[in-house]
Amino acid sequence: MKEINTTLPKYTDTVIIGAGLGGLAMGIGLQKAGQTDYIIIEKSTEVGGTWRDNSYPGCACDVQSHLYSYSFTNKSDWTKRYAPWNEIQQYILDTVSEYNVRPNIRFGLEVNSSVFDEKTATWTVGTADGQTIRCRYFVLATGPLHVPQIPNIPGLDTFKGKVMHSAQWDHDYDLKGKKVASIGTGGSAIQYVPEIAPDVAQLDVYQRTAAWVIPRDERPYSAASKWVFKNFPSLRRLYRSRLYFTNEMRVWPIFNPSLAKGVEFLAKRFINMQVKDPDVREKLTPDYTIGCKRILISNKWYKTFNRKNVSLLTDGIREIRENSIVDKNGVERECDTIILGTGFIVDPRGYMDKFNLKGLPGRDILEDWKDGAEAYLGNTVSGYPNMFQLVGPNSGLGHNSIIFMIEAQVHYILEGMKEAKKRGVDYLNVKKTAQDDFNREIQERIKGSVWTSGCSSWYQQSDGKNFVLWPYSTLKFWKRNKKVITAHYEWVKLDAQVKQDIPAKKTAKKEGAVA
Ligand code: N01
Repeated sequence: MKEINTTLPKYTDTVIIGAGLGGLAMGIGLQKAGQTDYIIIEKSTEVGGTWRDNSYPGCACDVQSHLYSYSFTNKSDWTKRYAPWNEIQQYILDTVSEYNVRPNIRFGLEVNSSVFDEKTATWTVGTADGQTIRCRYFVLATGPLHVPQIPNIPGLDTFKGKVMHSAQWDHDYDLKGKKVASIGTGGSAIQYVPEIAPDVAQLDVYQRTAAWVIPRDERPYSAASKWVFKNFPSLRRLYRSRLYFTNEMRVWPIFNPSLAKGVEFLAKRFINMQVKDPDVREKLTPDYTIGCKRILISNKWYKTFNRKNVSLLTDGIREIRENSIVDKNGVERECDTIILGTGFIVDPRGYMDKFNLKGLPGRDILEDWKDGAEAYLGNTVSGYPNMFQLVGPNSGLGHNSIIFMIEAQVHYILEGMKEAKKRGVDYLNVKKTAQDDFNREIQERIKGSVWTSGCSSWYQQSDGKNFVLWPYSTLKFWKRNKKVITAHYEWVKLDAQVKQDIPAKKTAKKEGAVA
């Protein structure tokens, strides 16, 4: 078994939570800026986040791999346009080795508290096993799609067969010949359903809301293409830029629902061409404007419903019994396996509900976010000095590579740290007025977009407010993250006497690092 380091040093300059694509980008960014004194705390025993957890059959990224990768790496040999999960995970592992990040990671530790001490301007981060580490900067890089949402369906806990969530796939469990019920028709289900359908005896797909699914421009890269990408890096970069701008064009229909109608027309033709049975076709056709929920891509999803052993069930689930599911019309269907493609708890008030996060005196994140999670540029939260977030509120995306956003945020965070150093201050704290103005602007912009056209999606909290998405082009996000507007922050210098309380710095690598 691979040796992992689970011991935290007493102090480090920056603590990052999460060793997924975000946390690793932050660590590498710090290293590149000459700051090696950081620790990444990871709850699992390996890096990778989403791409470590999601390994279900057919799991692949729906953003092209030459774009869904860090700008500072130069992988030229992606096998296909949309790499499968294991190729992405290998890429992450290779990047970790290339930048030698592993010595700075502590594995198997779940962070359950982080409390700011105003007197010393330090955070004390605590883990479930009782360890603590103090730090100056604290970066939340947990990502919003990591805690599986288990649906609250009566009787689920009484089911005698196998139950698994798409993000917790049991590869030792053989689906061959099984009667399977799959719940949910989001990004994960549309990938695994077509893959398992040929193996199982019967597949009942329970759909609550139909998803818009458009064709996937899938193809493998030839040896010649890989050779060109390897030997002419500027052509690879040009190709990456082309992918970026092609995806970016998808932002227009978001703010022009009339344009979305044109895309919808083509998507309906796709359904009509792929699905033979007119009843099934109708059930698979969404009744909301395309783009309101995330648009999915697959060449296999619709065709799967032409199979004799696959049924699309849209009457809703009343209850689950020991060996069956009963729909809302009272029809009972036997099954021995239930797969939950029911998504994740995306609202940080849900996935951070046991996280004790306290900022300046009297500030508690769950209290501050009681009406909804808000931040400034998705990066900083007023009252939580020297705390940063990656893919925080309203910095998520549905149309382009999230790694682009992450890299913009990492740059911003490093700029903030640089500015604090230049000013000789101990902490920066975004002003509440700047945060409020920002959120007003964002919510105003979201009005009239396709996201508010009448569907319900995981982009929204229960009262309908969209707390997930960045409502402009990603280029605009990049521009706004280029420089810290210093007037939007308080820059606070501590009394020198108190500062002496800060422990002497020790570099992460010296503290029990695993080579
Ligand atoms: O989850 P989802 P996902 N009873 O939330 C249904 C990313 N991703 O894991 O629409 C019955 O999208 C729910 O129904 P409804 C991507 O960003 C990326 O599939 O709420 N049904 C829905 O159909 C994606 O958006 C890649 O009515 C219930 C489904 O379950 C995100 O991950 C690949 C239910 C959940 O869909 C999440 O995708 C895969 C209930 N009680 C995923 N509760 C890439 O390639 C929920 N549902 C990058």
